[in-house]
Amino acid sequence: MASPAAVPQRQLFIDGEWRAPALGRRIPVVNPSTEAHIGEVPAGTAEDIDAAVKAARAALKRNRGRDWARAPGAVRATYLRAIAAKVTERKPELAKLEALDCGKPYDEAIWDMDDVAGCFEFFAGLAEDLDKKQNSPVALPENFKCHLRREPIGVVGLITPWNYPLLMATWKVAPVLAAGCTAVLKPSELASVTCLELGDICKEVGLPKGVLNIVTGLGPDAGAPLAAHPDVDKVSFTGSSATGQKIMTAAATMVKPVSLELGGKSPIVVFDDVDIDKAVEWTLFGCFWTNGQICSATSRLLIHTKIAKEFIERMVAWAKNIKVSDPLEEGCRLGPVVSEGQYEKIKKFVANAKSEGATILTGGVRPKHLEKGYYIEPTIITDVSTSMEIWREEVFGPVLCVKEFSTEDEAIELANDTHYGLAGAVLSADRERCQRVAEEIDAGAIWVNCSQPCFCQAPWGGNKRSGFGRELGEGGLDIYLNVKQITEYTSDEPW
Ligand code: TXE
Repeated sequence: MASPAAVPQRQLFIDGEWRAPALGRRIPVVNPSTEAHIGEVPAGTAEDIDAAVKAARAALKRNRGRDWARAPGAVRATYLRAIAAKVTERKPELAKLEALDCGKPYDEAIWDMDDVAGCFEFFAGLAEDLDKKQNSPVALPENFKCHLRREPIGVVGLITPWNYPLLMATWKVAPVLAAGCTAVLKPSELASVTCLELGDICKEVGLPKGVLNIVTGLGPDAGAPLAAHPDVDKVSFTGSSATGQKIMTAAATMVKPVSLELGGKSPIVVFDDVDIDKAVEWTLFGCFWTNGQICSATSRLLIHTKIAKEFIERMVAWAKNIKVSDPLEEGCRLGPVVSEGQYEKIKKFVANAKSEGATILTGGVRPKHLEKGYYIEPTIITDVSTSMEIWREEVFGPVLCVKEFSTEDEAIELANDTHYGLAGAVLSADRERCQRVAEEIDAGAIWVNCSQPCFCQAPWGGNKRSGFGRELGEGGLDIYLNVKQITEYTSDEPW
């Protein structure tokens, strides 16, 4: 490495200690806004995963105290709250690392860190509530007494993506720890830096060793052995549908439960009674936030034909004014996409759309003022047909495609014309209509008169090929718990 690393140089976090990867390999960390090599993260492999799973298993149920699974939820909550406090204390530093590692605008990375801390706090509360729910009685016929125990599912494998590196890891780590499970986290090789810092925070707050282990590495080398490990009791994954299928296949051979949060191609339906400026702002935010790399991006705009011309004109003008810059520059609204691979993939999507007959109204190219970095201008595409790739496939970049509709029924049909079902949005002054459309769209989350706000208090997950299982919300804990009934025969008489 030519210059000193701009990101902390860490090892794998296993059994509460920093350990060099078994094969001694490392993965370069590339700053997507400069293309510069700014550090390295360890490249873990099957041997490291095995060590991490062993540490997680040992931490789950120790014989001599310090037992994570059997500790009261209130005790686990103190660790979660301590982690939340450290994240808040280190917020500017963590947000800067996130911006350097994945290209996210600094201001957005700050929001992420607030959400990380909030999520640990929220699940700390649920860990305390869990104590109150233990031993809840079930009414049975005479001579029988029954009560329920909610027990941690065991060792959980967590495989996470790069678009919200620390936040997506937190959506899994916080409920897993609150439930009394232990975990091995495998972050994305494209952005692992802040997840390793979470290891440092766990050390600082004295989280018992082995409760959370972090093994960075490539998907096939570290993710696949984690998903297939016979001593992992559950796998929770967020990422592409293709990798989700592989994980489900590996888990199926051992009848291991999985939660999958996969991609999306979500619609935003805009009716003709909206305030156009406000609707334009939500539409662009809903697609271009996080540089367009959001699983729930509302990347298919359905616009009522009556206002389409004016709406599109204002939207294009607005998109041209979005500040595209280094994510650390003040006022940045769109940074680079995460990697050269994603950059090339997005450009190919745009080129294919053009060759299939669509019109690129704006964007699709690197901004002229930026010579380096994986930047793509905000892109708006019209003349799209429902058979085109750009309409059907997840781009995962700042690319919005537009279609017009004339009736509510037509809008609903177009909105549901996808094999994904993660999210959707409807914008209209008529709240009853919004409610009707929200009920008809087949997706796990619908926004009314907004797009993207997401809160850890409400459940999150998709329908159809966007996956299954719901993270967050009160039920976000249940996906890491097994319910056990304990039934007693209380009579001395034979049954
Ligand atoms: O995803 P992968 P990639 C979509 C988005 C994007 C595309 C590709 O469309 O363009 O996926 O991104 C690990 N066994 N989303 O290639 O491969 C990998 O190391 C076990 C949507 O980054 O799914 C990483 O930790 N694990 C999405 C994680 O899977 C494996 C967010 C996600 O990477 C593995 C990210 C294997 N065989 C991408 N191969 C969303 N839903 O938010 C890879 N991994």
